[in-house]
Amino acid sequence: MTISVPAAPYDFELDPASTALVIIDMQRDFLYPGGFGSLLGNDVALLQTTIAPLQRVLAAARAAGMAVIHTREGHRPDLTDAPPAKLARGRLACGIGDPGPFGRILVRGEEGHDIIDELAPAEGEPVLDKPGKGAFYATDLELLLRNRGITRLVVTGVTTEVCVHTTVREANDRGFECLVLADCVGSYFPEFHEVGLKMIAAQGGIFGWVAPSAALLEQLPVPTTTIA
Ligand code: TIU
Repeated sequence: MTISVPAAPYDFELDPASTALVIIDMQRDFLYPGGFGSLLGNDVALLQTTIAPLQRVLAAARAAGMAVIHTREGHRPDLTDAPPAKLARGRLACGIGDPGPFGRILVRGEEGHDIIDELAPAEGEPVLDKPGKGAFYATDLELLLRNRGITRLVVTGVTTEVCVHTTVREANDRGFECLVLADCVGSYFPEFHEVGLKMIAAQGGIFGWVAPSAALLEQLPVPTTTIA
């Protein structure tokens, strides 16, 4: 079954059987008040707008039989997989590995590092731990996608110009076609979000496609959970 999603710069065609929904770094440390993101002085409300549309997309993707892959940015408790440059960057009083309101910041196994309750992974959905901004760097994401015959990605999550952009660029260079859902990605900087989306679809889709989530949802079967 191929569906056609109205998008910029032109329709994005996908078959749910060969498409994965990738949900990037929807972690408490980035999204919840008091977490790492807000400790840095950011307004997490700007990211929280992605939660409700992403819940709808996640339900629809599951109902359509699409592969769903979650990622988390973070590090081993001993921080041996964190480049010293990343740890030093920003000269932060409270940075990666330091104790924060939700446990040690961006450390695997800590409450803040895990995915928000609203988008909890279901049984069997891979949760990929990544040490970098891109989801392909130092992970087995590419292997996992190729083994499943996946050629197209619907990309969502945070933040638009950092981990989402890096992942879309990595995917594009590897030959994967990416559709980014504009209302399911968010940034602490509204202007970066706007321009970041434009950069993806410019020049005939230099990195991929951009569409509102409604454009995809209108083409997918209605999840049975919303009918009851
Ligand atoms: N996931 C992700 O984007 N990590 C970041 O550090 N983002 C920022 O915008 N800082």
